[in-house]
Parts: sequence; C-alpha cells; structure tokens
Amino acid sequence: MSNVPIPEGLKEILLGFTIEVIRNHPRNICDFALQYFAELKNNESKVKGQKVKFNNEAMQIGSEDEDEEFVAPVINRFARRVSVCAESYDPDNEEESREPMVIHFKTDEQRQRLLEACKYIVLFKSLEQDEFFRVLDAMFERPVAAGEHIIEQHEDGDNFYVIQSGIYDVHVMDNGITRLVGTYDNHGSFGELALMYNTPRATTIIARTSGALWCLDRQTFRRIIVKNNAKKRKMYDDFIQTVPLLSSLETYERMKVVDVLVPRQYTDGQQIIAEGESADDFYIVESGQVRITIRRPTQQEGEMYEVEIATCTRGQYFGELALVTNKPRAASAYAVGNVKCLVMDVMAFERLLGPCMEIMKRNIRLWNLEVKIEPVGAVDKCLRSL
Ligand code: 1OR
Repeated sequence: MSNVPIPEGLKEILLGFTIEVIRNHPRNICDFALQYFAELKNNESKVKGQKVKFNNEAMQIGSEDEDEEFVAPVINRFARRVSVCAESYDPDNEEESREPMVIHFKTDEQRQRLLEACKYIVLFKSLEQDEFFRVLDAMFERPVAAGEHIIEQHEDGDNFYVIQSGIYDVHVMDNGITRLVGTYDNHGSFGELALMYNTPRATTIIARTSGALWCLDRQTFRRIIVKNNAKKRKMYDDFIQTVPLLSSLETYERMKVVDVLVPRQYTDGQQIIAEGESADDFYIVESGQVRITIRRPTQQEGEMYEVEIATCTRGQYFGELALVTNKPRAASAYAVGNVKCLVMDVMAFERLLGPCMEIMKRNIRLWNLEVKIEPVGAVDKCLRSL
C-alpha cells in the first residue's frame, strides 16, 4: 500500500472537507459532502482561467497555472495577529487586486444567516454586488464563549467582525481605568478601525454571553472595503467640505466621516424618519429637499395632523436631536421630490462627531432659550419654531 501513489491534491481536499465537517457538525455527513463537493466543483468552473486551491482553512481562487502545486499554508484563523507592517493602501495597485481571493465554504443555512446578519452593515452598503458577494465568500463563522476577549485594545487588527448572535461589551482603558463605553446587542459589527486606518485596536471587546461572529480577514477587508472607501472619498470630498457642521473638523476627521457615510435615496413623499420612533441614524442632505414636520392635535379629541416646521436642503443635517438627547424622534422627515442623503449610524455619530457635538447642542440649547440664531441644521430650526 505504501507504494501506491497518492493523487495530487487528494490530501488537501480531504483535509479541507474534514475540517468543514468538524466545524459544521452536519446532521447528515453524506448530504453535507454532496453539497460541499458540488460547491467546490462550482467554484472551480465558475472562475474561468482560475483554479481552486486548498488549504486547511479556506479555499482560495488563484491564477491559472496548470503545473502549479496545491498550496496548503497552515493558518490559524482564530489566532490573533501579533504584528502589522505599516502597509499603505493604494487603490489603483493592480498587483494587489490579482492576489488570490479567499473563499470559506458555507452551507446554505449558514449563507442565509450570514446574508441576514450583513443586511444592515454600513460598511457593506456602498459595495457593488459582486464585491459584496466576494466579502461574503471570504467570511467565516466563529463560535464565541461568554467572557471571551474578541479584541484587545492596543493590539493590531486581524479581523473585522459581524455579529451573528451574542452580547458584546466595549471597554476603553484610559490612564489605568477601564470604562464600559458601549454594548452590541445581537447585531452590528466592530473591529473595522484598526483595519481601515492601520492603527492599534481602539477598544477591548468582551463577549458577555456566548454567541457567534462572522469574521472577515484583514487582507480581504483592505482589498475590498478600504478600496471602496478610497473611491467614496474621491466622490464625496468636495461636498463634505461644504457642509457647515463639519467645517470645524480636521481634514483627516472629515475623511473618517466620509468612510462611514452611506448614500440613501428617497422618492417624493417618502418618509425618512418618523416622529416618536427610536433613532439610530443621522442624515446630511446631499441633494433635494426634506420637509420636517411635527404632529399637532386637532379639535377632534385623539386626532392629530402634521404641520411643516422646516425644510432642509443640500449641506444641512437632520436627525441629530434624538441622538444627542437619547430620546425618540421629535419630528418626522419626508422627501420632497427625489432626495439623496448621506447617512451615518449612531455609533459612528458618537465616535466621529464628538467635535461637532457642541455645535449641535448649542443649537438645541439656543432654541430652548429662544435666542434667535441662523440655523445650522433643520431640527434646531424647527424646534425654535415650536
Ligand atoms: P478597532 O479595530 O479599533 C475595536 O477595534 C473596535 O471597537 C473598533 O474598531 C470599533 O469597531 C469598536 N471608539 C472606538 N471604537 C469603538 C467604539 C468607540 N465603540 C465601538 N468601537 N467609542 C464608543 C462610541 C459609542 C468611543 C470610545 C471613547
């Protein structure tokens, strides 16, 4: 038996399959095998001029070279990255885009859950469809135990994480004192900053409960997300410079704002925010007009009507009040004609607009004191007119 030649690649294929079985614990191994090998075959034929390579962690699609040997580097996906060379990112670097793509096999059920978990991830929103699918392909699932440290402040960044399930506390250590600054509750994502800006981890993230995370490796993150952000910066740079609220920010701070802004479009009459609802987004109008309205009681008991109290145009912002005061929306917003907004989620709002917070609070406060000032945003204006 020892003289029987082992076909090239067999070991790697079986090893890859075995690892996926152990990781996924399928109820029926035969069904799983059918699906696994069908997907493998599919990947092989899908990528013209490329072939599927294997390692014990992921399938990688590399460039065509029939004589090329199977590459099986041993990577531990869960091991923390210990050092980062100060790689700079050049979005036009063709070399970088020819690097092999990472693909982690997923069952249909996993893929469905992953799609669901990624639906509202801001960083994925401005990706083209094919880029988005490449990101999904590269993600892998990691079970998490309660008490586990997912990220350590000051370390280098290895992965970006999307939450599948579980509660995760965000701690910041400052002058030897550790503060709990936030909590992710079963949805959202974290770990993007170190990968985007080549900086050490900004916080420590600890799982409060058991759960699961989807991980995206640093290289794929940089090749797809950072590249996309570079495009976005080019696109929005001029506009962002004209937004009065952001004028107190340094250039690099404004760039970080652009990185997290997501474009959203609305058609005539469409409701953008609803009075009384909880708030998680902040809006800057890129084009078009937005009506801000509040509900007032009519003569009929229990009946309300909406009255317009302000309009917002290009460069103005709305939706900040509820985020600053941590209260439900004080007004509704509707598109007048076609409207384009740039939207930021509450976490990014708190993290990045700290320097602008005083301006926003001042506007709200000034209204409360009934001091007449030129409005910066719409909500302060509308509140003053109440
Ligand atoms: P990272 O790669 O630096 C830690 O790794 C992650 O924690 C970070 O990316 C963010 O995804 C996430 N400030 C900085 N990072 C935060 C914060 C945060 N919250 C979550 N992360 N602050 C809390 C804002 C509500 C400010 C703390 C002073």
